[in-house]
Amino acid sequence: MNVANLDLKNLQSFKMELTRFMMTYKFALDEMETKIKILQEEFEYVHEHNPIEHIKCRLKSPESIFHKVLRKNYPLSLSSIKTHIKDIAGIRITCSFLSDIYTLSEMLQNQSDIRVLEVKDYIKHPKANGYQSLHLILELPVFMTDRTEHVCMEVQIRTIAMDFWASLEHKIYYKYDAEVPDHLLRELKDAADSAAALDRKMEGIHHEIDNLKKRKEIQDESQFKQLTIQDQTFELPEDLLKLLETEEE
Ligand code: 0O2
Repeated sequence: MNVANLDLKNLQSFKMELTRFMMTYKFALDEMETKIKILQEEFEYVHEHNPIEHIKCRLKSPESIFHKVLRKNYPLSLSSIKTHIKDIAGIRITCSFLSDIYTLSEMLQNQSDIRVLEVKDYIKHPKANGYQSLHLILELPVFMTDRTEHVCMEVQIRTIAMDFWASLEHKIYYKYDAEVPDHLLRELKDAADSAAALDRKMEGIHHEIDNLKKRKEIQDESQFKQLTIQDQTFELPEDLLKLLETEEE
């Protein structure tokens, strides 16, 4: 297309409108990334493990938005795009363990400025090809210079194993339009099942070690209340411990 043939004034104002439109999604991503980093930091302090391996933010390109609008037969206008295309802003959180996915999802869903529009749980209900992930469609306010925009975004939360499978599956299919032979579809599904089994195994080990850690902490604490002289152990009198508590305050 030759830009010289276009009405430059119209083009310029359209470009400005589109840029402001896309900026709201970029700001929503910035806000969400900050929210997630706050949760990550506090969670790590309280629970002594980091639930997030990595976070990836992406804005859908105007070209992909345009293709999606055409594919889905939506009207071609910015307000129609805002209403119908919920994944212009996307954030993918890769968690360490299965339980971290649901804990993080709950924490986000409970935030008072976030509105939950949709939850798609492809972990409890994997897609036929084996794809697993928890998808949240969330809306949050973005305070602009002259208005407040309520912006939608898609948050995908998955484990490392789910991410490994999805990334490679995407790579394998990328630009492959022909029909995939049945045996390959079955193998991909098998690979997804193995990834899910690995997740369950790691979750189990994580919980057992966590319990051992907690038990050890309790044991360590009880040692403070005991006095061992040679092979004899004496319990410290409760009243004395209470006295120490008040003295410290
Ligand atoms: P990209 O580049 O990741 O953004 P819709 O979003 O309305 O078209 P649907 O089916 O309601 O369709 O959305 P869904 O199921 O929530 O899935 C949307 C996104 O999830 C996809 O975005 C992928 O990122 C991911 N996804 C869903 N299914 C699969 C799958 O089978 N394999 C892989 N690798 N990823 C999947 P986009 O827009 O396709 O791409």
